[in-house]
Amino acid sequence: MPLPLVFPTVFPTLAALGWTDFFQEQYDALGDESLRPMRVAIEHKDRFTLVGQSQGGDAHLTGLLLQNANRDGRRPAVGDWVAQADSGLIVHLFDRKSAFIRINSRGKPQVISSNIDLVIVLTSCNAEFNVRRIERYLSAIGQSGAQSAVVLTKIDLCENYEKYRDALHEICGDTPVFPVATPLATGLSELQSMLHKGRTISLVGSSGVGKSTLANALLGHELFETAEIRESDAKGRHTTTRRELAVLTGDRGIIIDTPGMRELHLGANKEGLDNAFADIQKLAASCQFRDCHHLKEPNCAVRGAVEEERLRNFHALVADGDRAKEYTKRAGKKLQRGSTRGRKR
Ligand SMILES: Nc1nc2c(ncn2[C@@H]2O[C@H](COP(=O)(O)OP(=O)(O)OP(=O)(O)O)[C@@H](O)[C@H]2O)c(=O)[nH]1
Ligand SMILES: [Mg+2]
Ligand SMILES: [Zn+2]
Repeated sequence: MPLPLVFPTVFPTLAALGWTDFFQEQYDALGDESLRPMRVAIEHKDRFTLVGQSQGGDAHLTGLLLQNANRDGRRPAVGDWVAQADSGLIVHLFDRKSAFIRINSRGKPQVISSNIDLVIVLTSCNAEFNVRRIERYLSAIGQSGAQSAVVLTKIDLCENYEKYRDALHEICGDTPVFPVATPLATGLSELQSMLHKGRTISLVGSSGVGKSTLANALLGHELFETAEIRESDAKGRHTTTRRELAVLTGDRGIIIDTPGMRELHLGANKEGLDNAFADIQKLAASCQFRDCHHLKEPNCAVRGAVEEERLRNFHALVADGDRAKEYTKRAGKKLQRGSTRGRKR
């Protein structure tokens, strides 16, 4: 239904939604100007909520795309660019430039957010805090093709938040760390400076760390539901139940809120490990053996120089990666590529 003219609605430009030459070239190759490029804001069971230059709304996949999705998981995810036909159907899924992928509880790769530029992992100054978990997140982000940042929330509830911040600095390498107290707007201006036109930011982390609270603060209104955590153990209530993309006003980019993750499984690859363990990578240059695993080899420059727990986590992620290698090679890559076929209606 067309909107009444008394309520003029300004739709963002494609560039403000994150559209780049990478997607334009794919669009041109389709050779059909009647197709509308749209971005997936919400993924429902049977349909997708789209945003774009024109009125969005919900759309279904063509039979062929549905077949692809069922056969090998090439299904649009939040953040994906798709082409919508005049019929309203989604007829094409564009290749991804990046994707944050985790292995779900059934052992299958699942795209948490697609075409992201920055993934921010949130953690709180309370019982939730665990540097080993952050290392796992940083490995996953390193594999996604996006940049990483860490936000330390709830510094207002903590006597000595510097202790948490310093522990993060020790493991974060070049990844920036932003301490915040979101309800007081403390630290938010530093985060605002990370936002810009067309840039897509995804928020990830455990339930209750304040992802939706931060998303709302950046948006400037309460779009996402939030809820208090359990006092006894600082556990969140899994308030957010779906991944959702929202466009920030004033050409400040795009934000994707996600549900709290219980566990993060991933097949760590080299990019991921380099992102999370740059110190180990650097030290390894001085190991006697070029292919040193930093386990029992003589003259290892890493063992002894890197904290034991950190090195153990590194080894666990390497083992995880070896196990999942075949899987990510086939499924992960395919997920990252999205679909380039099937624009028949
Ligand atoms: N004092 C304080 N409270 C915060 C801060 N950030 C978030 N909270 C509170 O923490 C609780 C949980 O916040 P949510 O934003 O719902 O957490 P979430 O990460 O989205 O959780 P899920 O949706 O379950 O994954 C809410 O009561 C927030 O008000 C902060 O920096 N300081
Ligand atoms: Mg939430
Ligand atoms: Zn070594």
